[in-house]
Amino acid sequence: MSEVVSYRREGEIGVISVNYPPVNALGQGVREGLRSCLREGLADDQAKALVVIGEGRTFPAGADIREFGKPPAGPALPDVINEYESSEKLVIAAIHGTALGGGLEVALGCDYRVALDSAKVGLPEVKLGLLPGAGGTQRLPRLVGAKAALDMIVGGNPVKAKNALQMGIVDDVVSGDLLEGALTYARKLVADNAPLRRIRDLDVQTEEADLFANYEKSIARKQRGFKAPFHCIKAVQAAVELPFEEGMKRERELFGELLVSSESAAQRHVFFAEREVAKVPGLPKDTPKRDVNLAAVIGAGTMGGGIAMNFANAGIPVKILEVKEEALEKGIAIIRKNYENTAKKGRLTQEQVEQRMALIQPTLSYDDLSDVDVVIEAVFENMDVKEAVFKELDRVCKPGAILATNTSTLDVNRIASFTKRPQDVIGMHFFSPANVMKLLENVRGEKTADDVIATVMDLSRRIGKVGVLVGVCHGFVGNRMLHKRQAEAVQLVNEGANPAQVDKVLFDLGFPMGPFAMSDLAGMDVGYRIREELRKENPENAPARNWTDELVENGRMGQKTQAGVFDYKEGDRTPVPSAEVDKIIAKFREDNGIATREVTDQEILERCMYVMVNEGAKILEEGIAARPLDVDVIWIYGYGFPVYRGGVLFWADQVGLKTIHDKVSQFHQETGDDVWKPAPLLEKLAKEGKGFYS
Ligand code: 3H9
Repeated sequence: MSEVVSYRREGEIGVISVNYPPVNALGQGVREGLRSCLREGLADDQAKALVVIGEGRTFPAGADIREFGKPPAGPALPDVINEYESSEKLVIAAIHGTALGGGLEVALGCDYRVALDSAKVGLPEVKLGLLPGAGGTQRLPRLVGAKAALDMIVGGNPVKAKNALQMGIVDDVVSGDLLEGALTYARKLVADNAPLRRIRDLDVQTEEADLFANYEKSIARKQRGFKAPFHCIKAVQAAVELPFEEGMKRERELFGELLVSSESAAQRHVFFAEREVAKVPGLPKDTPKRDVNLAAVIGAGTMGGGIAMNFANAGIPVKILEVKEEALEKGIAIIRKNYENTAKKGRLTQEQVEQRMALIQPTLSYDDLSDVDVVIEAVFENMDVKEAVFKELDRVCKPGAILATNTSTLDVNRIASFTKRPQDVIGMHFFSPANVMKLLENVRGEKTADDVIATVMDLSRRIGKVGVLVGVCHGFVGNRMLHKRQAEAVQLVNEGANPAQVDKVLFDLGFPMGPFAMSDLAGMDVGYRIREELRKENPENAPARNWTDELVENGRMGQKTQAGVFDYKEGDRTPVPSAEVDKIIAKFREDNGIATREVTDQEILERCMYVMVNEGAKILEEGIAARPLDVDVIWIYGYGFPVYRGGVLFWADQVGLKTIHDKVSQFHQETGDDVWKPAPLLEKLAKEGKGFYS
């Protein structure tokens, strides 16, 4: 008898109850228990119908992902579900929380489904690089039609109980006590002599001709590189074209292919890594947190406005400060425009727009910030400006307020030293556009207090971000690695590659865009200004002039001037190779006596990627990132590294650290450049035949 699933009777209804915290995942014990309790219920003469329910926070939220990759242990979920569907007694699923993946598949094996009004149901396997492998691709289309099933299975997003009722996925929605509601429903079915209702016996609705081919075309661009969405389509197609049993067989084959795919391994890695980053090594789980009910942002520019929107979206009132009235009004108008655009797309109602705008309180006076719990500075990236801001914040903010800087490159310890409370100062580095990008690099200063770190990590989640804690260094984790890649990309062009070729290699690896399209998007003048600043401050160690400096000096700033490394047509973000840029590059090479050669795609890949892996290893050694998974999550959520490759360091493990180390050493010998000096950690792991994760 399984301990995680139990059977009892409530009057004439048998109740099968799953109790396997935290999410009642369908691990081996649960599968075993579901089967034995079903058999017990069927053998119980006094039970006229059976109800399956989850204890705690949810109906089963899917198969136990931790079991994937281990040797299979019976009973298999499809077999268990088959037994439920074949039951001679009515079985009713009682759903609360999130009935996801295998959980919903269990519910689809029941005759009827009752859901709590707050419940959600879905088949999110695609997000793990999988497909519903316990009949979901065969049963859901029979219930809701092929098109609606494709939307749910390929999209992977859950639907709310009310919508599930309209779609026919659930038969009743109740509020209050779910078990009571489900028992009442079951008793009524018994009283009405309701028939068994096996989904496998239903016909599939076939809709538009060419549905599957068209569907594949419609997702091709967005799902580039992913395998699972396309397998999902094939499985649903099998539901339409094949008898149930054969469709199940086809689903099984396709599921098996995905289960052993590198894409799914990477996506599952990301699932756990994303949750793991919230657990900071050395920071006890019960570290107290400060209350955050009122926030403030300094600066109403693009960044400040975007940051403020995150708080308003999460229902947290936020003050936004500018020194000049005109800039403040402009910033607020842009925020409103952003919300209205979202409303136009149907993703917000006008009422929600007004509610969010009402949470954003503009101010011109620092004295208005005396009551805020957290303030995030998002002003110009210049130490003198930051100093003035933090001195003001130190003067006006109440004791215990968290003072955060959104700096992307400056020294957080120095910024903290401008205040008399460095323990309350932390970096919160948002990525542009701040209201969209999910990453938040939280930068711990030397003196940042533990409760400030715990509060900011928690706040990250509250405002919908994935917060990763990092240490202080130039560029922190993400930009430090990015800058190395960018320098390499520029150098590759010096040597004979052309910008479009470099971009294509990284695009083909799965990045949403290449390094040069990215710098055009961000604005080439930003990097230029930083380089010029360094050249003034420290001419000996400053970066040498390169051809991108010439572009900026020729007015080519990127997309905003419709000319950067590439040309852009008005209203079109597609990068077009530029003859003018080719000339500037050729002249730069000539002026600097650089002889060109043919640069292969393989060399571009190795130099742009291995330089980041080497830097990532240095970042780990220095403790700037605590674990490889922190680096990987940063690259996925901050820079669009393809999820199906699991992050830069996960990818490196697949390539093999010895291969990478040997190349890094070779480049070091050839160039003498310090950037290629193999990180001792990389050297050690390569020698031991290990990876970052093994
Ligand atoms: C599937 O079902 C395949 C079948 O079709 C075919 C089989 C043959 N397994 O996210 P949270 C852990 S594939 C194992 O922080 P929330 C999670 O790691 C599966 N563990 O909570 C975390 O652990 P820890 C399809 C799981 O409230 C803890 O639970 N299902 C699983 O923000 C709490 O999670 C899915 O893809 C699991 N299935 O969100 C659903 N799920 O505390 C995946 C969670 O040690 N899960 N954990 O860090 C989710 O989307 C969210 O976890 C959920 C709760 C919405 C349920």
